[in-house]
Amino acid sequence: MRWIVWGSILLTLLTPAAVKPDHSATDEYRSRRANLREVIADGVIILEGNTEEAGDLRTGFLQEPNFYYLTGWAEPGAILLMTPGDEVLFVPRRNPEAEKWTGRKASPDDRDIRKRTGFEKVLSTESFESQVVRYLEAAPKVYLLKGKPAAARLERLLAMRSIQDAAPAIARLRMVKSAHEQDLIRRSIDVSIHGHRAIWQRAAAGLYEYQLAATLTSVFLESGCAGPAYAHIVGSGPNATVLHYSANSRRMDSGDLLLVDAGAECGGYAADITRTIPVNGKFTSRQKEIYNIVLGAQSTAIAAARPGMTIGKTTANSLYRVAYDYIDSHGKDQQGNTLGKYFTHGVSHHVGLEVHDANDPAMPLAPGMIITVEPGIYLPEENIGVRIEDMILITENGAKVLTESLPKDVEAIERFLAERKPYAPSR
Ligand SMILES: [Mn+2]
Repeated sequence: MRWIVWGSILLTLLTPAAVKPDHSATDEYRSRRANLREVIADGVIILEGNTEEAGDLRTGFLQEPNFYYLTGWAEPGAILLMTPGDEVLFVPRRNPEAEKWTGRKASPDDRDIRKRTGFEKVLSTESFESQVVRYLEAAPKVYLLKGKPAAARLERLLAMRSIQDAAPAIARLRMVKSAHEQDLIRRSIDVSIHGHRAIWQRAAAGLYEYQLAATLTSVFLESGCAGPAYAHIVGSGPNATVLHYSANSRRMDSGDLLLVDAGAECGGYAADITRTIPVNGKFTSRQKEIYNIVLGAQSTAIAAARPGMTIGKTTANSLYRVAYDYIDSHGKDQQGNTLGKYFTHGVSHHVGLEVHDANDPAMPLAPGMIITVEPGIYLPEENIGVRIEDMILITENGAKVLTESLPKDVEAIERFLAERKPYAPSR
């Protein structure tokens, strides 16, 4: 019962209006655009937001993340045009037929449109083509998001022009999170940790993996978040050894390890956290041995994280290498071989608007970047899969673990599981 009371207090504390797009940061969006215009100073930048598509039925409308990063504008069909000295947002005129399906939208004619968008110039998308021609007179190059569906139409419209990809320059900006972004990510982390704790309360032999997935979704939505930032991975027993297992259909047994990789998306920003716990509350000695090797690899990699390090599998000064070397020099498989070959994925990725966030792999870690550190060992022949994933903020001379309030020592996990009360749904 105690948890239920705590749960509802926590949910109340964690429930500002986070589903709505964030218009409070107009100045920040403006300064992001100014930064990009400074970096790309030799051309016209054109970024198209996503349009409403039939595929939205499954997810609802999702804005293109680079476009959102620069505008904060979450409505469909808009286009951003920037030159070194100017910026225009093109917004579609209202469409009464479409509004019957997906609701009222802004219009370029709205009296408060400049205030709402944070742009001095807001024009109708109908005038986009004629305006582009005018802007191109002064600039030789055009920067687009190459490979996006809208780019093909633009490339035809802009034939004869030198067309460059805008994505790498935007990625380099997106890699360093502002204080405001860090706050949004911390909130996604708080909700995600609450979700992990809620399923630790509940995990037991006889329960199905999807029941724990349901608890995660419930906590995320109850907290005012958009939902999971990616498909919940709730893998027990043999499923813990499948990296992106998401069927979540198995009945858990006593003696299984349970690997849960789940994070909420709140205010547009993702969290990404993995923990591995014993379903019956106690690790076996072999499970504990493998678990502690993964934990040791993770601690060593986190201790090595600082500006100048990298996260690639083959880059110099790589956290991957630190984690791999630890795993490959501790413990053995059943045939007596070292364990490095069972660490079958990368150790880190950036997290932000996207759970695998935009990045330039050539750019080393720098203060303000937020990455995961997530080594794992997967031994299908022993039904043992362990991954431990935390999110860290790179600081001036090291890293801060943002997800540290979720226990990960063997003793702390076993204590939590021993002290929990029988789970009862709160409504
Ligand atoms: Mn991850």
